[in-house]
Amino acid sequence: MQENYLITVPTYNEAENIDEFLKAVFAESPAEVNVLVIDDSSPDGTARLVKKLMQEYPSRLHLMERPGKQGGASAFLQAFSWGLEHGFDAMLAMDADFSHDPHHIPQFLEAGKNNDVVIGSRLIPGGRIENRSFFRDLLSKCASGYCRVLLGAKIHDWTGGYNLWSKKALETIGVESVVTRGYSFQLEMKYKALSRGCSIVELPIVFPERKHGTSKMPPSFLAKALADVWRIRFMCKSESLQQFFKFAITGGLGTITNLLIFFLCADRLGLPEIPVSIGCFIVTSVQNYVINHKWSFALSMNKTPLSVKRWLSFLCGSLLGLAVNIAVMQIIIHSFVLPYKFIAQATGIICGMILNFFVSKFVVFRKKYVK
Ligand SMILES: Nc1nc2c(ncn2[C@@H]2O[C@H](COP(=O)(O)OP(=O)(O)O)[C@@H](O)[C@H]2O)c(=O)[nH]1
Ligand SMILES: [Mg+2]
Repeated sequence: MQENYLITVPTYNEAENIDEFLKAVFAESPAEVNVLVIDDSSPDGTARLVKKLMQEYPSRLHLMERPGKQGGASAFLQAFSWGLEHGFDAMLAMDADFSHDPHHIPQFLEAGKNNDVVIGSRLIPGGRIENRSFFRDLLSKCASGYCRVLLGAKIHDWTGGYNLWSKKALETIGVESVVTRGYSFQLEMKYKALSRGCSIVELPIVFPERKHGTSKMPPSFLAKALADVWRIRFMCKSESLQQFFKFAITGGLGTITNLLIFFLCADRLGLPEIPVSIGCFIVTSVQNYVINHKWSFALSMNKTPLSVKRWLSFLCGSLLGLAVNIAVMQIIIHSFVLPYKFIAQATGIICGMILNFFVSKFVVFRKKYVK
């Protein structure tokens, strides 16, 4: 249950909008919601207007002033860090130009109670873009289609910026580790949240073009974002590869532990092999679970505590891996003439381990599991 919300609003030359916009935001928000404006010393005096309004909402409206124009993405990231430091449970990112309609705020807060990320979507039934030229509309639809093909079809609106991020999602993504800027930063945040197992829901929004003033995003930013899609994809894919290597090392350590205990109990103490072997399997499984939780899948586990329930599901995954291992080994032994049977066993181990890795990544250590 999330209660402590922060609405983050970056501004650069929004004097024509900011007063009316903030009043509309407060009118739509429950009393406990705070707002942080991040202004980059707008020459049109946006910050001055915000300061004036702070007298009307003394403990709820905050202003962060930065010395020069540093871009909207960097403003959002700094606002998220500020929100995490100040103990907020979730942050709703909004532009100040009324293209992010404050009427949707209650819907975002409601959806945020059960989800790590709520994406304001213009591209699902009920959502739409208003007053946008045919060309710009077509361009953003094509861009989203391209992102859906390359980053995943689960999210329809990849480029939109009206989104709610829970503390859990922001910690999973790692605000300080977001490297792209411009529109790409939306893609990177969403892709990281998605690939690290955050629960995501899309909320249909009506998106009118800005009320006053002009866009500060040149069209070249969109082109840059489309090129960045590859970089973002690769960044997260290499993460999976790293996870796989850590998972394999953990498995190797587990095997050493297994053999050591087996040697001590069966060879030195003379205990019967079958119960010793089962005991070794259970001890190794606990060791593997703890190392995978704290190391291989630390990114998606974040601060989630170790749990018996999760260990049991990990154990089931290991048994499934073992079954595949035996099946593959048997099939190979019965289908080919091999100089050594261990070749079949080695192939079986690899197949079992790959299956076990996917079960671990997408079931056992998936963040959603604890919800
Ligand atoms: N703090 C800060 N805010 C910015 C900057 N550039 C744009 N913004 C704000 O970010 C939001 C979105 O910018 P906008 O120009 O409307 O981009 P568009 O909606 O993609 O065309 C608006 O609230 C802008 O005032 C910047 O350099 N610094
Ligand atoms: Mg805008």
